[in-house]
Amino acid sequence: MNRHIRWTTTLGTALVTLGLVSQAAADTATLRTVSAFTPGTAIPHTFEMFLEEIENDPDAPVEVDFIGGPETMPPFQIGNAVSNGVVDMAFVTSAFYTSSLPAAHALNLTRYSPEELRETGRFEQLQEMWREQMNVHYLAYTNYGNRYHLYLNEPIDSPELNGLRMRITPVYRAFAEAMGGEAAQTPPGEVYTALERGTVDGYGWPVQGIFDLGWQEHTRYRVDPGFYHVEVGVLVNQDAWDNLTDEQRDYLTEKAIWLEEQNGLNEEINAEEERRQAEAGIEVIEFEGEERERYLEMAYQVQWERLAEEHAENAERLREILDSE
Ligand code: 173
Repeated sequence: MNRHIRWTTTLGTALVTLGLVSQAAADTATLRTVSAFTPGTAIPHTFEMFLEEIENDPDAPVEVDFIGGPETMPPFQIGNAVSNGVVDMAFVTSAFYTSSLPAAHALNLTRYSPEELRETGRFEQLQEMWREQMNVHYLAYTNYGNRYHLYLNEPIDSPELNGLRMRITPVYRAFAEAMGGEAAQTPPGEVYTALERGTVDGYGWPVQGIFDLGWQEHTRYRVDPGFYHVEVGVLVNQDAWDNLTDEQRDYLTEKAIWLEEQNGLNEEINAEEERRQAEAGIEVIEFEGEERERYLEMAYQVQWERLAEEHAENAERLREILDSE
């Protein structure tokens, strides 16, 4: 049994003794959980609703022990921690664990919504791959419908970043480099300082969340359109998952589907974030018409190519799952 799951017998025993209930209360599993994103910010917004749902459910057969966000564990190490069972559950984006599962961030390039992935059996294929290669159960796909953008402090009038240094993660590296930019990888927690010191001229980030860490203070432009789909997953250590009862697994899966339904909120949230950015004086550099089409095509094409270079086998397998008819 995973040593981090504590099987706790609830108040039930006492109630049975008192004759208030006729059967022993079921054991509850506690899942020690970390998040790669700062609690209370935009990106983990629906995940925190999911945690609250479970916490407020008096009949929940599982408990979540939320340890904290990136202050408790560096975001690029969280994949490893959930693989190894150092934690039982993690809220983390695939771009942060490519060393555990190469090309995992192909998830951003999906042609299908999480709902469609589930309906067509593709979700199970992803789960199989994540289990085989990373020893985790891929429980839920959040942030679908949120989009990535480039933000700049220098104006551009075409999709070229020549001479510009961009803060990136594996999500944006291929695209930024294809446009002639120089790429510098940092976790989110280092973006503010990089902008303040001027060590980068821009950064990649979703449309949601730039106010959370104060980046609007050092952001002049957002480039439109947004590209890809943001993906942040809920991963459960496979041994922890296997040690749950059927009832506990079904419960979490049901809540995961509920969590994915909350992706429907993104359209409205995106519009509100765009409004706030405009209000904060962030100007939009927008590619339109054919240039827009070329920009988006290039985003997908260069990323699929990069993934194939990095790990041909995984890239091919993921392309079949996420991008085939
Ligand atoms: O920019 C990032 O740090 C990144 O890759 C990401 C991924 C998902 C949500 C937010 C940011």
